[in-house]
Amino acid sequence: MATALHTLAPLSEIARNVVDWVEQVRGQTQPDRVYWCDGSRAEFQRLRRELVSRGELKELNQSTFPGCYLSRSAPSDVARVEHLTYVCTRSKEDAGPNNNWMDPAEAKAKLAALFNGCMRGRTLYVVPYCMGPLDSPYSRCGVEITDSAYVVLNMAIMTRMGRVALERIATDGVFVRGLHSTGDLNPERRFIMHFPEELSIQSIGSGYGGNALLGKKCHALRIASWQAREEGWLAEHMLLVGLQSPRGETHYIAAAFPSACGKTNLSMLIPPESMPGWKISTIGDDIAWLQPGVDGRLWAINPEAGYFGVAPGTNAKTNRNAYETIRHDTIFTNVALTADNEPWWEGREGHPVIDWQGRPYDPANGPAAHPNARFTVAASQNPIYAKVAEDPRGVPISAIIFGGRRRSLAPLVYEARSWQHGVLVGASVASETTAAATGQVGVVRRDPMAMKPFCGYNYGDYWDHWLRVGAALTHAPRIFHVNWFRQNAAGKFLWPGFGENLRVLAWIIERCEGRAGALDAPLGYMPLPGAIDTRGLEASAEALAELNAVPVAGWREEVGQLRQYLQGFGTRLPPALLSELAEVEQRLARAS
Ligand code: OXD
Ligand code: MN
Repeated sequence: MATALHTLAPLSEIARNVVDWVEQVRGQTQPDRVYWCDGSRAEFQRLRRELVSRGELKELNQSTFPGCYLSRSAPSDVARVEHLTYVCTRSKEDAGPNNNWMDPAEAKAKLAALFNGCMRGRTLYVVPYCMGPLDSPYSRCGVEITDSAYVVLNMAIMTRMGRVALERIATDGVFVRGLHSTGDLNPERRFIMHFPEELSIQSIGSGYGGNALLGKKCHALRIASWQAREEGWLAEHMLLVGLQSPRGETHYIAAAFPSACGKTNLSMLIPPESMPGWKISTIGDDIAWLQPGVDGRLWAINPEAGYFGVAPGTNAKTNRNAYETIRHDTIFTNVALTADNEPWWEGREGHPVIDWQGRPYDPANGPAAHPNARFTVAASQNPIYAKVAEDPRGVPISAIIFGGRRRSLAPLVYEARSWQHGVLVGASVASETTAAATGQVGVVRRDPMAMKPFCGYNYGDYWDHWLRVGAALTHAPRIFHVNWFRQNAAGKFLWPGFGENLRVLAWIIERCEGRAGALDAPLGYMPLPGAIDTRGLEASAEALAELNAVPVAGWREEVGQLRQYLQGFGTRLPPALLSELAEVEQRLARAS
């Protein structure tokens, strides 16, 4: 018999529709208990203790990493599973060739067979959450039902969770319904299904972040992108960073990069010593919701309250802010351990003795930490967390940056000629795949706007929506493309990246302020020679020239491939993108 551990009466008064849905799911999944999360600190600590006592969470060295714990997932459940992720719209065309599609009735029948009775012997947790500041008109709420206490702890860090969210739901009336169960963790019985037309998600068979923390990719990107189109805004896979120049002006930049391409690092950037006077603050590291404001500018909020970041590679040199952020009160997932019971990953000082699967470390078994090992931590722990991240109005955006991981072709930076051209620039993003999703790593694939795994509807309609949003802005952000990952023939990175990226951001800001000229080049506007400050940078003049090179033959081929890709969206493709592409092609032809 299910029992509610909290008194349901006051809750039912404020959110009857949530209670009804919970009852329906309880009937289907047959849990032993139902627990309504209130989001309190005491609840968090109690659940954490329970997980430790069941051996599902391991306490780390509490003198050096106070409040830090380790979770080890099933070895076959370590990343997002794009091949098992579906968008189930009534019409297949609405999901588009960019998504796996299943008819909603068929999907629900498949899911019902898996969810029926799946919580027997378990607790059903009701997790009301708000994406974005509780008092922001741009925020949206959801309720995740899950049988995983690990998910509850992560949602408590990543969202505004508990009674406060339920109160907002009672006012909003609308909420996204996310049903999650770890099921039997068998990849054969794993599905992450989205029903954007009814604002619902069903996920079974995985406990991994992007598949199981439904507020993040499933809600804040796939479902929200659909909601955003209906309501006239944008839900994007973008970091948000504030940059105050030595002149004292602050600009907010939104930047889209595919998973594990350095969004967290860029959002927490530390200026190089040769650039004193710059102040950086983080608004968000992964997701931005962008709304046209009444002033004709684009305003953004970070819907999340925490970071679910990639641990490997994080150290005091690459990202000191992240490193300090995760020194306490952090949940680590799939990292290795040192002899002192500290978390360890490739790129951190010290030595691993136990690998991410709990085995004595043996290099023959591969990396000690899983390449997609993660940390979950509250954004408020970041030493440079921006106060404005809590501002219900959000921040006004000066520039949007797109980028991918490209070892060749894409130059360090170029600027789109207009918003419309910028939409093409975003649509042209391609990147080498990373360990954030299962599958081959290092293969270049098209990842428009870094949203390939996250756009909840047909890309053709999505680009059309982008064009409409831009047309409604009187002060649209400028749009740029960057590539930090270009290599020379010997495979050496040409650009140092990390804090040095500020040199490029400084040029971007000068462009936004109308203070920097540019070269009118085939791809767009490029920095004039010497415009990017390279003082104190250990990079040869040849390396810098190679970084900015636009090999015309290679680009003509790239443009041909891009046209073919875009045409795959048929009648849903906005013709404006093809005319922008034709323009780039003509410019390349003239340049050759
Ligand atoms: C993430 C991802 O976890 O993009 O942010 O995979
Ligand atoms: Mn991401």
